[in-house]
Amino acid sequence: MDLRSKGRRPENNLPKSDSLCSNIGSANLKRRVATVVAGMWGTMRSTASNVFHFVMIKPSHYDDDGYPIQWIRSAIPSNTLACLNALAEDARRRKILGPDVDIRLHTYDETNRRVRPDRIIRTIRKSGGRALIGLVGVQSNQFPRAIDLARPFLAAGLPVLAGGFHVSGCIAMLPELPSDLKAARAMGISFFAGECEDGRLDEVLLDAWNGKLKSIYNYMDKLPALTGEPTPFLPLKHVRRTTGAASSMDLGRGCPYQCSFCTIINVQGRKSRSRTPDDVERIIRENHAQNISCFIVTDDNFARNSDWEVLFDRVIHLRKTEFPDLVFTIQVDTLSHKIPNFIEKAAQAGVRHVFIGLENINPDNLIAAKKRQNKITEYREMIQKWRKHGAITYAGYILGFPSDTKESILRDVEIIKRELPLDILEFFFLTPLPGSEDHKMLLQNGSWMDPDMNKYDLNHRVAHHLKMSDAEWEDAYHTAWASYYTPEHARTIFRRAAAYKASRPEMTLWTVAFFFRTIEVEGVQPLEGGAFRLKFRRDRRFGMKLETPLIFYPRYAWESARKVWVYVRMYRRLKAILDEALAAPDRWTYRDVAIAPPEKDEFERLSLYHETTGGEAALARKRRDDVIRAGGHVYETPLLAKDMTMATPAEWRTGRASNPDVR
Ligand code: B12
Ligand code: SF4
Repeated sequence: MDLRSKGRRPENNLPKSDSLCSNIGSANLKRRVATVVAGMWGTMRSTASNVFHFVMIKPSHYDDDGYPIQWIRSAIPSNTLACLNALAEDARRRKILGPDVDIRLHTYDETNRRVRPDRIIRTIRKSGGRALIGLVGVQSNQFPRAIDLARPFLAAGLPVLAGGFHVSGCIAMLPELPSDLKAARAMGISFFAGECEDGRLDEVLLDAWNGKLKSIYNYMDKLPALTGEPTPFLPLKHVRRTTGAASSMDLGRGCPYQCSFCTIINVQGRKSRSRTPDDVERIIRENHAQNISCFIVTDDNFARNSDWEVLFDRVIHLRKTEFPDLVFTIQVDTLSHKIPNFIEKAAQAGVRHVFIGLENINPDNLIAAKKRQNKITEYREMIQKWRKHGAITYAGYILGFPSDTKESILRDVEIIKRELPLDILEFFFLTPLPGSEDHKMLLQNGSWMDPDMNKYDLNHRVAHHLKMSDAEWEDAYHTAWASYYTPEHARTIFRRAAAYKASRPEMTLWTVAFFFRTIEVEGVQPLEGGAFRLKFRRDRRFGMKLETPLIFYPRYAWESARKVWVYVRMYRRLKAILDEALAAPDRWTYRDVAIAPPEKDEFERLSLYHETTGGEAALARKRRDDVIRAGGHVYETPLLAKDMTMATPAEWRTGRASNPDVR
């Protein structure tokens, strides 16, 4: 039975929101016009009550055995789901499909909730069979799982629409659809590229309701303003499925920088688009009403949100007057400490966790990745300042840049442990993510990239390296994790935390333990982690054989019991180390190189500047800049001249570097 044709409406002459709204300035006005038109249309039609289901599913991705990575409690809520849910709720309230249509919304975050297509299909059929299945925020690594989830819905004749970074990134950067998108399209899956604010979801819902879903909605060339848009929201029952019962919000989109591995600038643009202080207040109030006071701000770089200060000011006001318990996690760049008052206001606004895009400590690598804004000569001052303001610091670190070797990677990890006071270091394979300049270049050069998108989770190697063999690169990746997450280094992290009044050693313990456990016990990238792994025998990847219950269930039970045992042992050990650090007689006077205040001669002494590739050149640049700032003269040095001939990313990757030093 083709459910799409069931109860199909006659052709309508509704103007498509695209053409109607292009002449209307504000998103609110567009929505109101759409509401009035839909209302008039609805009254002209049948008065029988109708039901339309909008099912929003945020897919997970498969582990190496072919089971979706799922938890009883996932670590972080899906902000894309929160955004879609809020936009859909707004459309529902405005009765966008007409006054007699009951729009029912269903949200599933597969990382913390099993998706049962058979049950969803049954529910839809019971109430008339009209629906849209939305695969929400699908990343490249989640695309294969999204396709598998779509199969039963397509077989039941329900329309499926996929959105998110894989679709948007490919459409933004590639001259034609890649083979996986073509195959999905051939199956009957429609795509949504770009962002669906600005009344675009209304168009999609109306098309689906009328059985006229288009095969591609391409909004890549029009970035919507966020002002006046419904703000992200998930009901409490969903938020409760995350470990910290934290909610999410994106306060802005876009980043001005140009890192070659980044997809964000090619999808969400390089101009800062921001929500308003009233929006933040609304998000906080709505969530506080459900007893949620902990938030993850998903902006890739909140330090470059042009409205950061007014947004922080509003939160500070709310903390002082009504909600002293507000706590935030944000992502920033390595120059955030240079923005006057940024860190100070972040601390007052309740920022307690900060993700920093450190990426690498070898300036040559940073330049090759067009990440020139990252200056290793600023790293120490920046991290120390965040710590002094009470934030637990997390840094992303990418392995596999052109000048990396296994030895240099392991050397770098030791330098970081000794000289940078980070709490958490997260390692990633340099990955040509669809939507990034790197991916486009490799494709143009005909370089090998793994065709299995499921592996594009930054935890698998999906390309070759110029210097390291595949085995060496993989070994370097696993050894890097193993050498940072040792009991000895945990001791150092805890001693550093214990020495500062502003720190929260117990929270540091939980965070460090989470990373130890997820990598060592669960074997997944901590950003995909959660509490208690779920596995369902029948949800295995399409094409992989279903295991027999006699093998699957005993192994799952044994694995789960072993993990709990290993974790309890690991936690106790770490707790004992923390207790020692808290009880140490020299607790408050403890100092090591990393937390010692920056000294004048440290640029001469520290390995960070002398053992890294390009460290000396970075130092020379810093000295030159200092002289310029002090109003003096600068004389070009051979090091600076060499720096000018640095290879482009394409040259690095093809090995045809213009600078003989980098071949
Ligand atoms: C927050 C975040 C996370 C969080 C939470 C993820 C989650 N479960 O939601 C955490 C930290 C866990 C995370 C982890 C990872 N992430 Co992440 N993450 C983000 C981030 C910063 C924000 C996501 C967001 O909320 N965006 C705002 C929403 C509103 O935008 P959106 O998702 O594009 O959705 C809009 C449109 O696409 C469209 N749309 C989307 N879906 C649909 C569906 C329908 C039906 C319709 C009509 C429209 C539509 O409408 C939405 C509203 O406008 C993005 C970067 C970014 N700026 O988006 C990276 C990003 C999505 N992550 C990425 C990656 C690679 C990962 C990891 C694999 C690796 C890693 N270690 O970082 C893991 C995977 C874990 C997992 N299972 O999700 C990549 C994906 C690139 C790609 N080509 O796939 C991104 C783009 C960042 C990057 N490095 O380039 N991530
Ligand atoms: S700073 Fe972060 S968000 Fe901005 S371009 Fe670089 S990787 Fe992308």
